[in-house]
Amino acid sequence: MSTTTSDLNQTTSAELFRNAQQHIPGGVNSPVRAFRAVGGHPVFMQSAQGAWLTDVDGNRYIDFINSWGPMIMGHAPAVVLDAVQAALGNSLSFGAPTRREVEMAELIKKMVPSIEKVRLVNSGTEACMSAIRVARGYTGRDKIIKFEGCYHGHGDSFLISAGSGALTLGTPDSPGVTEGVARDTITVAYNDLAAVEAAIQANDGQVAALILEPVVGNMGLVEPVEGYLAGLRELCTRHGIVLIFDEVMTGFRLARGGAQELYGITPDMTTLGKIIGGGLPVGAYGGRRDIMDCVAPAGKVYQAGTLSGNPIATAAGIAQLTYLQDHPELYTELNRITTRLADGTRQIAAELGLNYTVNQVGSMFSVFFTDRPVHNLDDAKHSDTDAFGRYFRAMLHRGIYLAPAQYEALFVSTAITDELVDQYLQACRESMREAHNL
Ligand code: KE4
Repeated sequence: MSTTTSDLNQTTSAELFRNAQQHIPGGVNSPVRAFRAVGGHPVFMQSAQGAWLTDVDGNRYIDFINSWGPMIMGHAPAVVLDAVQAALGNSLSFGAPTRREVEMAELIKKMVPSIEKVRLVNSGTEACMSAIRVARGYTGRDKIIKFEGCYHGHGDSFLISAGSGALTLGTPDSPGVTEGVARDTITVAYNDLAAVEAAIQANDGQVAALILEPVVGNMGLVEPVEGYLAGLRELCTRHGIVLIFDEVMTGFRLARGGAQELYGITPDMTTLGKIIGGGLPVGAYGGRRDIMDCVAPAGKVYQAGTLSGNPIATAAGIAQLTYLQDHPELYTELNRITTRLADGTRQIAAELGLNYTVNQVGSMFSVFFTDRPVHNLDDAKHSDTDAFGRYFRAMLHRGIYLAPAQYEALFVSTAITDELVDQYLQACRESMREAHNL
């Protein structure tokens, strides 16, 4: 069912959004949901099943966000719902250790062998904040290196844009983040090993950790150039810097063991989220035993959480992770379907003379509205975000739910069939034409 713009303004979503803005900052509980980058108002969802979302007006959409990654098996997979239903009867939370938390830790270690000890938290942000605190406690050093275009949640240390020069310290990216915090975050361009080496030299002996998305989803999909991850691993080893792979997006998605399995690089620490909770709030950080044994109460680095290891969330997470662990063949099919989506999008853009860049790794992809290759944030920023907004809205009206921002990745689920790929490609062709008046 497609709706015109005027219809949209009379929809329940429009009414709900007007009301929501009276009570919730920007009307949403996470900024990207507000559609600010693509225009129009957000669509309020009512339900979801498999590949399909249904909004409060009964419009249906094929979902290519899947809750920003968690729903890798599509919405409401029986194996997860059954596990949650079974757990509900035993109450919702204890604030005491449970058997399931041990099972979850053992399963995570089995799937991600670089993790020798792991702590569960409630979000990817919490995982990343905690990981850098532990790295600072372990090394006794203050500074961290992060990369332009990589996002690690809303912790103060991460909301830092690059300083004026590659070697200068960061500046706050958000009000409320202090200069003091910014002083300890160095931000350099992604995919530039020399820039990292220079930053380390300029801050010799002061860098506790280097944190990155091993495959970036948060500037749109950008993959590491040949040798980049290995180069970072060598630099961190040489300088005693804790290498942290933020696999909140890529973990359990790009392979059962995430990007570190796909590229064969072993980080010192890993942060996880999204898929790990099966749709419920779970994050995790873990890594080398000698580092993780610094975490209270084993060590002195404090981190805590009322609902960490929650019995319902771990039931959902264990069910989803166990299914992924037991069905490695689903990654082959997921990658085949995603390759059809990415290659088809690239071909349509080329046929229309747009030659847009489509980056794909595994079951993540992005179309950048630029014809230049995209290897870092500067490249990505050459995209025509207005045209992207017109394309997004055209796809939405055709029942295709994409990420409402150019600088985001799409996440494919096992519920996307060849038939749904064909529907996506048909809508893509029409929407590319509409967005460019072709
Ligand atoms: P959460 O705190 O949102 O669970 O995780 C933060 C985070 C950490 N690391 C990476 C690589 C991430 O992608 C994220 C969160 N991703 C965004 C999508 N760009 C979540 C969507 C949102 O912010 O609403």
